[in-house]
Amino acid sequence: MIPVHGLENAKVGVLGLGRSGLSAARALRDGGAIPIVWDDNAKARERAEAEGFDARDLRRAMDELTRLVVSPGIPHLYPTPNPVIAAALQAGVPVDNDIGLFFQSLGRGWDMFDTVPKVIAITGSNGKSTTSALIHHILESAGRDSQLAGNIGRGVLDIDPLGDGSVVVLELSSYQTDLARSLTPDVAVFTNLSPDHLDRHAGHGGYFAAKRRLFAEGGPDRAVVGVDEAEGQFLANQLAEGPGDDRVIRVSSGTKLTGPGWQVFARKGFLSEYRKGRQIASIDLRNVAGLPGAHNHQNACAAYAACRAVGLAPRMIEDGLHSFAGLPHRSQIVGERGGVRFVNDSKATNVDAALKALEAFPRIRWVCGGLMKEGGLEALYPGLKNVVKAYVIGREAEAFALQIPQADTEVCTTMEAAVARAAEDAQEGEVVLLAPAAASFDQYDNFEKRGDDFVDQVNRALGQ
Ligand code: UMA
Repeated sequence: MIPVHGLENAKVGVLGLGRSGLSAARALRDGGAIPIVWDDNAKARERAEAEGFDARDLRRAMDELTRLVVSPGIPHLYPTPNPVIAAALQAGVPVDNDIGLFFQSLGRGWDMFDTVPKVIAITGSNGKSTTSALIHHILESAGRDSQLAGNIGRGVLDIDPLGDGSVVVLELSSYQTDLARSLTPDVAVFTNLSPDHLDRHAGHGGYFAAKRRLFAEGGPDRAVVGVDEAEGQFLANQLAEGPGDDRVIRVSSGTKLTGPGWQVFARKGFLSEYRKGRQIASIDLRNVAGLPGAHNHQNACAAYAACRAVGLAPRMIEDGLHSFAGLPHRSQIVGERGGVRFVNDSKATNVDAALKALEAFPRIRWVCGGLMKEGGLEALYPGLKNVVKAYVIGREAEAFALQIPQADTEVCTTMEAAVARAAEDAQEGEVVLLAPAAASFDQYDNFEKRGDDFVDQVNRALGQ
């Protein structure tokens, strides 16, 4: 645990007692603050009370509070602020989150270290979990002391105390970057941007502004910025003094970048690093099994650049890329029979992520559908050229199928039927791919449960 500093003896409200909230409450107490906690769910409150926390309605405690710490899943502004947060805004109580508390608490006891710890923070729409896990894996395989936390599933204040020369790799969502009052990573990474969570940010501009805070608020020593969209180009442009400013490492999947600054790009399956107009390194990504497709090559470039920014040599990074097994539910190969591969990309919950998955394989039996997000499926159309047939799941499977009229579709509704039919039809060289392009909540608790069901059904179809 990282004890929270700077709030000793202060009463701090903690709203939401899930992974981030409960670890924040513990870390606040450990650092000498007095947490007052609340969760709209009675069971969550009971769990906190069992640990001795004072649970009460925070709206009535507002005049006691020095700060209010809220969980990322709780709306703080759009579409409407949660009533407790609205009360804090009205009373002028500063609203923060566990990420802000973490950065505020860094640096205590570091005068004993030979090499101070570093924080690498990763944000973006797609690929940030893979990029974060990949950076962590490369660092560990190079013998560096690394911890992985944040949106990837572990509350940041829950990590172990930092050691000499250690690195914290932090995946940050837009919910988290929007609210943290302190955001000071050493290296910040922006993978890419495509529309998501628009209701929570009042549109695409608000979503970009939330992510941009990671770069604008603290001013990292190095910024690794994906420049394949206008927003990334704009961000890199704003952060750099000019094209030769190597505090910004520009990253691309598909475009050759050889300017006077620092660049990493992937083209035709090869990763290249250029600095001051000269090539520094090249890595063949085509046989890196855990990172298939152009979108994963973009993740590889971002991770490579972040690891270079903390001083790793290209050869160490290459070794780490090769030994990376991939993350569950993201381009995860879960079975193979007769030259047919079964790939679980349940994390492709939006159209952009699903398009990237469709572009990674040439002949696809596509398991798709679920709770559709705003904006329709039109952006997926370029990927349909690789789809042999779509097997549509979800409560609104028929409506989903109608939105992809160019594809040969079969309305299956359940995962069981979709996988069984796709496995039956698949020919050698094809891929049965779950990349839903939709949220899972119409049939599952979350995308992980949907992916697990896919794996179960694949095992059943393969007789395992
Ligand atoms: N709650 C209320 N009132 C509300 C809403 C929720 O009291 O109006 C309570 C719930 O009853 C629950 C708690 O708040 O007890 C849940 O808080 P939370 O939804 O923020 O969940 P945590 O368990 O704290 O997990 C959060 C992140 N969740 C979200 O951003 C929604 C996790 O990211 C993250 O891994 C974790 O902190 C540790 O840092 C998950 C996620 O879905 C993976 N992220 C989104 C994404 O990737 O798209 C952004």
